[in-house]
Amino acid sequence: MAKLALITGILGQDGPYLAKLLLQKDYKIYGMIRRYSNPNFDNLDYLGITNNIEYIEGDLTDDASLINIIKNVRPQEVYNLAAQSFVASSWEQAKLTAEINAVGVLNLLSALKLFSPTTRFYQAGTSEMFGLGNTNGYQDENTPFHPRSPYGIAKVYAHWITVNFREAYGMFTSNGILFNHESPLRGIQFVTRKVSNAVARIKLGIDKEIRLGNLEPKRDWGFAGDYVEAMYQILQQENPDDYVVGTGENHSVKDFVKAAFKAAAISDWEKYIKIDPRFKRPAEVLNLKAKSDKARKMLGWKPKVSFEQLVKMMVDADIKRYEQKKNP
Ligand code: NAP
Ligand code: F7E
Repeated sequence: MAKLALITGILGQDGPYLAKLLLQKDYKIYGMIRRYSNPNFDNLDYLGITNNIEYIEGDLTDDASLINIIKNVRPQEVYNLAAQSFVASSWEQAKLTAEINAVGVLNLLSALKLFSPTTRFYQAGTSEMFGLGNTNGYQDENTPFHPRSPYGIAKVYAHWITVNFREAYGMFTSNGILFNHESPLRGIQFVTRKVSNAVARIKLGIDKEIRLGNLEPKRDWGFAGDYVEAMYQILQQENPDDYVVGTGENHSVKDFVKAAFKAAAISDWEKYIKIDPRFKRPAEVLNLKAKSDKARKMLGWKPKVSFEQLVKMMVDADIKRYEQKKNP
C-alpha cells in the first residue's frame, strides 16, 4: 500500500520539489490549496507533476477545513509548508502572518491530535527565528532565538507549539530549521530570484537596472531540491526531533548579485544596481550561517549543489524562460 502524505503549501517553491521526491518513493500525495479564482500551478507544471497529485481545498486559518481534510485523508505524514513566507510583507500584514504562520500551525496540530494522532508531522521552521541570535558566528540547535520580524516571531510560536505537542501528547512532531533555499521556482519577490530574473532581462536587453535594498546581509543559500530530502528524512527517524539544515557557507546579497552577472557573462555589474530604500527592512538580519552537524550525522544529509551552481542554475532558467516566450 502506498504511503499517504499531505503537503500544505503545494503550489509554492518547496511543495513541488517535495512532492516530486515523495512521488519517486511511491507515495500518494494530497496537496492542500487555498480557494483562489485562478490558482497557479506553474511550479508543479515546471516539474511535470501537476496531474500526479490529488488536490484538496483548505486554509490554515480555517480549522474546520483542516479537520475535514485530516478526517478524510488520515495521512501517515503531514508536511506543513504553507505560510505567508515573505519577510518584508510580514511588517505590512503582521496579523495575517501570525494567523497563518503561528495559529495556523496550532489549528493543524489540533486537527491531528483529535483525528489522526499517530500521523508524523513536519513543521517548516526557519533560520529567521534566530535573527540576531548566534553562537560564534553560526547557528545550531542550541542557539537562542532572537527573531527580527513578525514572520520570524510567528515561526517561533510554530516551533514551540510543535515541540509542545510532542512533549505534551507524545505525538511525532518535528521541526526542520531550514536556512534560505532557492531554485528556479523561487517566488519573484525574494532577492535571489529577483536578481536572477533581472539579470536575465538585462542580458536580453529588456531592462537596464535592478533596484535593491541592503546589499550587506549574509545568507546561507542552498538549493531547495536538496532541502526537501532533509524534510523527508526528518519524518523517517525513529524519534521526533528538531534539526538545523543549511550549507554552512554564507554570502552577502552583493556576492549573489556579482555571481549572477558573472553567470550571464556580463561585466561591470555595479552600473546596473540602484539602491532603493523601499526595499530596506525596519529591522534586518545580517548574518545567518548554519552549523548542521546534527542533520549531517543523524539524517545523513548534505547539500549537493554549490552556491555558484545554484546562482547559475537560476540565471540560466530565467534566460531560458524569456527566450521560450520570444519563440513560443
Ligand atoms: P512559498 O513559495 O511562499 O509557498 C508557501 C505556500 O503556502 C504557498 O503555496 C501559499 O499558497 C501557501 N499558503 C499561504 N498561506 C496559506 C494559508 N492560509 N493556507 C494554506 N496555504 C497557504 O514558500 P516556500 O519557499 O516554498 O517555503 C515553504 C515553507 O518553508 C514556508 O513555511 C516557509 O516559511 C518555510 N521556509 C522557507 C525557507 C526558504 O528559504 N524557502 C526557509 C525556511 C523556511 P498560495 O500559492 O495560494 O499563495
Ligand atoms: O531577503 C535583502 C533582504 O527576501 C534576503 C524566506 O524564504 O528565507 C527567506 O527570507 C536578504 C534580506 O529572504 C532586497 O533585506 C536586499 O536581508 O530573499 P529575501 P529572507 O528575508 O532571508 C528565510 C529563511 C525564510 O524563512 C523566509 O520565508 O536580501 N535584500 N535587497 C532584499 N530582499 C528582497 N526580497 N528584495 C530586495 O530588493
